[in-house]
Amino acid sequence: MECSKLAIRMHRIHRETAPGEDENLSRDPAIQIANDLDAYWMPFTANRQFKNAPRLFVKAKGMHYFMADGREILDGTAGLWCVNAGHCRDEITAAVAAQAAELDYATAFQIGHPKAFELARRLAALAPGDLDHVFYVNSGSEAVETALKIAIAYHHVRGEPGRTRLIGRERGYHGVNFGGMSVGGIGNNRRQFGAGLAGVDHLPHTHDLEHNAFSRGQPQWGAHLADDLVRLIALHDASTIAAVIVEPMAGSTGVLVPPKGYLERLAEICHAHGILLIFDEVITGFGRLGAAFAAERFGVLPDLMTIAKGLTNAVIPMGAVLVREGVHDAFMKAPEATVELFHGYTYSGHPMACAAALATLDIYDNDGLFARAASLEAYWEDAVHRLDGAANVIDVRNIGIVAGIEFTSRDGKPGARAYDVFTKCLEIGALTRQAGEIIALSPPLIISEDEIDRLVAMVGEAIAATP
Ligand code: PXG
Repeated sequence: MECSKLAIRMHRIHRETAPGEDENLSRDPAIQIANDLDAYWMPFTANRQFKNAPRLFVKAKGMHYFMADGREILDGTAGLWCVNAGHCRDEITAAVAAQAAELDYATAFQIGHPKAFELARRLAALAPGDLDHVFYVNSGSEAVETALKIAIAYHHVRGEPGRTRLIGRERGYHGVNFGGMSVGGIGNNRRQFGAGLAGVDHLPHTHDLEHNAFSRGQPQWGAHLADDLVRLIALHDASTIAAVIVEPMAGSTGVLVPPKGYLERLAEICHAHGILLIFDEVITGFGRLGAAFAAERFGVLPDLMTIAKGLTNAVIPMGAVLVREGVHDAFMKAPEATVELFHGYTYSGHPMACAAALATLDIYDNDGLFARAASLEAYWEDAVHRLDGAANVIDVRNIGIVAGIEFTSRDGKPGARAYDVFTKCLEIGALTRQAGEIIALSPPLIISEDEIDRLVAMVGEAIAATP
């Protein structure tokens, strides 16, 4: 059976027989499968389905992954929207190795280390407007929790402690912790976990195939959906609302591009009512939309911005919240010896993450990767829209170096068709990401035109082979 062969292979690659261990026993396939696959409870994965037909990456370089059976896979998703500069970049590897040997760890509480300050300055310079202050965390989910807490605490230090309500959006994804889950709007990510935070409401999402199917770039239709915030303000009163959080382009739910004028309108309403606007740029940051951040691309400045993923090219986990001057300064008015924010993590600003991030920012700079993404966008758009007429495809949408391809569902089996396209792509040689009945594409920004053609051709072939 395929599963046991792969398990044995993996076992041989990764696990020498320990001294004194019974060799015959360790070669028993049943034991090896249990050892190698069972113990690991995989995230966001159908564990039993996976373990019956495992897929294992063992190596990566540039635009490619390599599977346990030696096959080369074109990375159509930059890992999970995060390896923006391509895999195993020597400059980052070297920076991380040098940092591990020099200063492996430093507490972030009451003591600092130079690279944390250097990186904060670099990020402040890269971010638009006066998003000049940086709070470090270890993931996108922690960035979201932190941003929500800063927003509520901001109103507290300003003397409006009643502003605690948080507004998210249907189909939004803001990580998996309690705050992010609560403001998030993907049913599957919420329904097993109880009521979530109190005092949360949601805007409507912006996806409507009747009006915006097969859009190229920002859809013309849908700016008016931001006006729903006015309804929520009338309902709850602005004096109870701390913040609105949205992904400028919703990624995980399957690529929802903001309609023209939508984000502008949302920002206008927030600012008119003293509500902080948080952009969750965990996916859209670091060149994905052809600019450093989506805020820059769309010309809309949020009060807080969450980042992660591409910050370190995903080599070391790291996230951050970027904070505007006025929000930060509100905390700095208490006596000097005051701890302004009772919040932080053991690994906030970890030296190895800082080293990885600094090396990553150098690559983005030296290789001009954000501008490269912008200049590739038209080619990318034309390429992905070759799939417009493919079987069962009801939408293709794109922006930056991102695309979503949506399918009709089989009767009573939502998501099954896209899952089959995903597995077929992998068989053919391309990594894609399935979200419900959608396939999302978001390759590393180093992708060539030829590789774009190959990626789209493989997805097209997989769609054609999927009933
Ligand atoms: N915010 C956004 C907008 C994200 O996309 C997170 C927060 C959470 O980040 P962490 O680092 O805690 O995972 C994300 C994460 C997918 C997929 O299939 C996307 C994410 C995570 C897992 C799967 O598109 N994005």
